[in-house]
Amino acid sequence: MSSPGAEDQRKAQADFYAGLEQLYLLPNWAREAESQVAHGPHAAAVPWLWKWSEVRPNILRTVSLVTPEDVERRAIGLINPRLRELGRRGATPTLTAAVQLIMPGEVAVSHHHTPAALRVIMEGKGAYTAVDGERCWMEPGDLILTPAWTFHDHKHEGEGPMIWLDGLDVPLIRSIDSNFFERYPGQRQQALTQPDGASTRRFASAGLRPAAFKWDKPYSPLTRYPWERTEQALQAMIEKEATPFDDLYLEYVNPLTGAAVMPSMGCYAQRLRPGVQTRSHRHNASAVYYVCRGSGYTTIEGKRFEWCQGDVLALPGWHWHAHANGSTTEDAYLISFTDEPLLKYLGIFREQSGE
Ligand code: GTQ
Ligand code: FE2
Repeated sequence: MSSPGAEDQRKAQADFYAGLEQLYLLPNWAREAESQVAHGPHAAAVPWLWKWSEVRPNILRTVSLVTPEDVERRAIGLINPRLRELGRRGATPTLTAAVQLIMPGEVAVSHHHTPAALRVIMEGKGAYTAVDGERCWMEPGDLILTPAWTFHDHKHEGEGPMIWLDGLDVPLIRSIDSNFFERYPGQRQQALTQPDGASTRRFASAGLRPAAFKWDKPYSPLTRYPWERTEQALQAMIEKEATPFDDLYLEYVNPLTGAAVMPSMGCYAQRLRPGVQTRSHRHNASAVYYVCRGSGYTTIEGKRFEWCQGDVLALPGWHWHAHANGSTTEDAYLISFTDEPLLKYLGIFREQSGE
């Protein structure tokens, strides 16, 4: 039993809080901190694996249900279960992942928005994404950037379904209330002002830049990173220089500065050699991995996520993780995107290595 004095004290506090609430005031100590409620400070999202064997039939099913005309983009979001519980969306607290499909002859109309986006091509050929006046033809494993506020449209001129993974910083941009969107004026597709694949041609070789090329934007001037080049670069890497946590690990960068491809999102490609098991580490950046080729597993906080080609894995920040190639004969290739550049810009990126 509490003393009458304690009871009076509690009543006085409750009256005080009720009075403050009328004035839109809240004592900090009386706030139920989100992080203290249920899950701890780094658990707004859970690790999650979306299997290609489950996603693919469902994205194909959308062909008979909606057109890009109806819905702007025929894309299905990969929603983190914990974020959904909290009434939010996204694959991680800052990153959206979605699988998008266009069919032969279809156009996804030109628009731009403040969220930055990237595409990793999953399946098909003969379609392109136009970005900033340049057509980028899409082939499996390519990375294509559509940085914040660049006009982009998609068109399929080939055969069969064309499917890719979209990565966007939508949850971040929403959280700062800066989501702006506009259609391209007057036409469904933007004007093509550059030769096909112009940016890929400009930066055909690492270490060589067109001497007179001027660029003052905050994102990479290279729009399409073809898989062929990425794979060659991963193959050419010096095995002794493998990293402990990611094995043979390349960052996609701005070829002029070496900086991350966009201010809010960075991208990596990695080759896990046959039988490799990496050491464990954790960082506060969150990431989304796409399994480009091969099979293996990623252990996150002691739980094993078995992946194979086409699967997508969400890694929340500050979760211990290590990768393993399950094959003793074939390489495994992962492409990932992360909010690491944002955290580095804020000066709060941190990482820890395991035993
Ligand atoms: O292809 O332009 O998954 O604007 C979400 C928003 C894709 C796109 C998404 C978009 C796009
Ligand atoms: Fe878009």
